[in-house]
Order: sequence, then structure tokens, then C-alpha cells
Amino acid sequence: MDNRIVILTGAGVSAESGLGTFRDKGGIWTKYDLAEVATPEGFQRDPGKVHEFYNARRQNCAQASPNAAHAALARLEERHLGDVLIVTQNVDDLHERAGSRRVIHMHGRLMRALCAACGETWDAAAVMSPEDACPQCRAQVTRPDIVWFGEMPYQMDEIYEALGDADLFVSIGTSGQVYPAAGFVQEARMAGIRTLELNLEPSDGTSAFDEVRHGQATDIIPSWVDEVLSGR
Ligand code: BV8
Repeated sequence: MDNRIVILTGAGVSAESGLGTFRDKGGIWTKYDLAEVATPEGFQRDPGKVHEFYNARRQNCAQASPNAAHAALARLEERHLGDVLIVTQNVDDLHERAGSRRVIHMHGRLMRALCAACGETWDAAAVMSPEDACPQCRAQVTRPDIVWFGEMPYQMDEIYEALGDADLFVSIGTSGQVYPAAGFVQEARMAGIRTLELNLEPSDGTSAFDEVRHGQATDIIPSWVDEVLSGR
């Protein structure tokens, strides 16, 4: 039995909840210039534009609901006799709202705010603006608690430790283009861990996986979870 399962998720797991993916046709990075809204330099240049970008996504997220793929992963965590850890690149809270408890948000969380001066974090207001003052130090450099390009993702030590101990690494709904997340499958392979990709179509890292299944997340995730829970 695959006792310890580490699951990496990307935007594809939230796609059927109506939250945009990044690099598909009509994806977020086809509408916004990543350099302007998802880098520290972009935030320095125009914090208002960055807040606008994340305010819109925070609103979408609040109006969205978890889908059958999120629910299946929560069921896996609840019923699997071994250990299940979700490492998500997503900044939405749909895994938690579906009932998952062990979730690491390596790229941060849309619903949290961060003070760029003192590092304090708190629940973000629905609408954030450059004038907001930090509740701790009162500085007016509050930002979404998001990891931008060029910034170190969160909890990397914990992630690599879990990866090293896993029996199975599963990558769900990600194009495998953003590092260091896209490199996790290589880490798993080097540690001799079985790897599975569940995605709508081949990702950039598909050839590195022992097994690959293609389809909509709300179809292939529940059926994979049923297989694991029935011991097949
Ligand atoms: C860092 C912000 C270093 C939040 C994001 C090598 C090593 C290390 C770094 C680099 C490297 N090479 C380049 C880099 C730099 C960079 C990088 O990787 N650039 C890429 C573009 C080449 N990486 C970084 O900057 C990272 N930081 O490395 O720091 C460092 C070291 C020391 C000290 C300081 C720093 C930080 C990366 C995080 C950036 N922030 N997001 C936000 O706005 O959301 S990344 C962004 O991309 C999102 O977080 C998103 O989650 C992530 C990954 O995208 P995906 O989730 O894969 O989404 P995508 O649209 O691409 O794909 C969706 C997939 O779903 C598709 O395959 C599609 O087929 C599938 N799908 C669609 N619908 C469905 C479906 N599947 C199933 N069912 C469906 N219905």
C-alpha cells in the first residue's frame, strides 16, 4: 500500500471551479503581464495595479466553490490509513473549503495579507489597497501574502522532507513549468519514489512520471482516490 502520499496541485485542480488557469488558452498570463502583477519589481512600480489584480482574483475565489476533485482529495486524507499531504501552487482556499487539513501553500494564499515592512500576516480584506496600514507596525506597504517570481516559495524544507519520506508522489493539474515545484518529480524519482501525473493533457514534465492519466480533474481524481481507498 502507498502509505505516505505527497500530492502537488496546480491551477488545473481549480479550473472546473471557474478559477482561471495561467497558461491555457485565455489563461491569466495571456491577459496580464506577469512581470507587472506577479513580481516584487512590479509591486514596487505600481502597487495599485497589483492590488487590483489580486482583489479581482480574491473576489472570484470567494464566489467559487470547491469541485469534485477537491472533495475527493479531502476524502483521501480523511479515509486513507497512511499519510496524505497536499503541496499546492494554488493561492485559492478551495482545498481547505473542501475539508483538506494538511495543505502547504508554497506560493502563498490569496486570503492572507503580508506587511512588506515587518513581515506580519493577517486575514486579507476583500479589497486591499496601497493605503492600507499594517495592523502591527502601521507601515503602508501591505501586499497580498503571495510568493511572486524571484521570491523563495514557502516551507520548502518541510516539502523536501515530506518528498523524501513519501511512497508516492502525485502531480495534479499543473503544466510543470514553474520551478521549484516543477522539479519535485525529479526529486521523487531520485529518492526511488513512484510518480503519477493526473492532468488534462501532457505537462512539460510528463516523461518523468512512472504513470500518467489524462482527463478532467473532476473525473480522474475521484476515480484515482476510489482506487487508492479500495487498495487496488
Ligand atoms: C524561486 C503567484 C528562487 C501567485 C506564482 C529553476 C529553479 C528555481 C527557479 C527558477 C528556475 N527557473 C526559473 C526560475 C524562476 C521562476 C520560474 O520557475 N519561472 C518559470 C516561468 C520558468 N521561479 C520562481 O521565481 C520561484 N521562485 O525560484 O525563487 C529563489 C532562490 C533563493 C532566494 C530567493 C528566490 C517562484 C515561483 C512562484 C511564482 N508565483 N504565482 C499567483 O498569482 O497565483 S507561479 C504561478 O504558476 C501560479 O502560482 C501557478 O500555480 C503556478 C504554476 O502554474 P500551474 O498551476 O501549473 O498552472 P498552468 O496554467 O501553468 O497549468 C495548468 C495545468 O492544468 C495545465 O497543464 C492544464 O492542462 C491543466 N488543466 C486545465 N484544466 C484542467 C487541467 N487539468 C485537469 N482538469 C482540468 N479541468
